[in-house]
Amino acid sequence: MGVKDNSPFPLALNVYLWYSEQKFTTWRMKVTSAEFVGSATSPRDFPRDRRPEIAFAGRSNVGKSSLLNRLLGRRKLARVSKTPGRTQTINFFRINGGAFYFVDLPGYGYAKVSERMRRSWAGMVEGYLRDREMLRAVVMIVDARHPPTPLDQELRAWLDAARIPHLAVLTKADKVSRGGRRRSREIAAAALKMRDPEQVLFFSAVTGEGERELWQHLAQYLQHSGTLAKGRNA
Ligand SMILES: Nc1nc2c(ncn2[C@@H]2O[C@H](COP(=O)(O)OP(=O)(O)O)[C@@H](O)[C@H]2O)c(=O)[nH]1
Ligand SMILES: [Mg+2]
Repeated sequence: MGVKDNSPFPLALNVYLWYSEQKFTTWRMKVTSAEFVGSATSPRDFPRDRRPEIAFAGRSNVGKSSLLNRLLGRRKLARVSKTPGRTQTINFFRINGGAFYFVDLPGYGYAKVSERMRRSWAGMVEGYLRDREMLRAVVMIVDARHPPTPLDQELRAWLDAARIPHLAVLTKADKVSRGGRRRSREIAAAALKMRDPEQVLFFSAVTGEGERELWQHLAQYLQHSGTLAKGRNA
């Protein structure tokens, strides 16, 4: 009810503490709920409640599941796999009671996949990216330790041509020295033809580095379509 007047600190100090909290703590979107709602291999199985979506793409084993778990503050929601290449479905996660969805696209570039499976992957994912009306942005995940692969480059060119908003995230950043960061970012930006190296973010599922910055970008993409804190029963 109104102003909290039982604080032991004078008003100015409270304002300062609030300010420093905003500024210095690891900020993350308040994720009140996150649930796996299903795997899809065709548009028939996609959610129909018309909520905005952010999709995550990257080669197998790049750290996509770990990134999702970190962002959502859930340790095992998206499975972290020791056997890459197995998930060949589009997985939907419903966040904050349906305020928005995270969409885990199947990892690409897994060597042991047959040509036929590769084509079916491309067909399914391209179909999703091309036709999904509620798609707001794609997060392209790349390994910070290695230059982007030809498939990463292909995806980036494709998203650019399709005018789908996207950004590149270099994950496993905890494995790159502070000194190696600049070079790693420049190499990725050049290979992906990102105009500005600042469009390339670092991330680590281990340390949480980059989490706040990535959420800020995602919030901007999602904001185009209304509130992020929709009630559970909506
Ligand atoms: N050091 C480090 N290892 C990571 C990070 N993210 C994922 N990994 C590891 O990379 C492997 C693949 O991760 P996973 O999330 O299953 O990748 P996915 O196949 O892209 O979903 C696992 O052994 C993870 O523990 C990270 O940020 N830092
Ligand atoms: Mg995975």
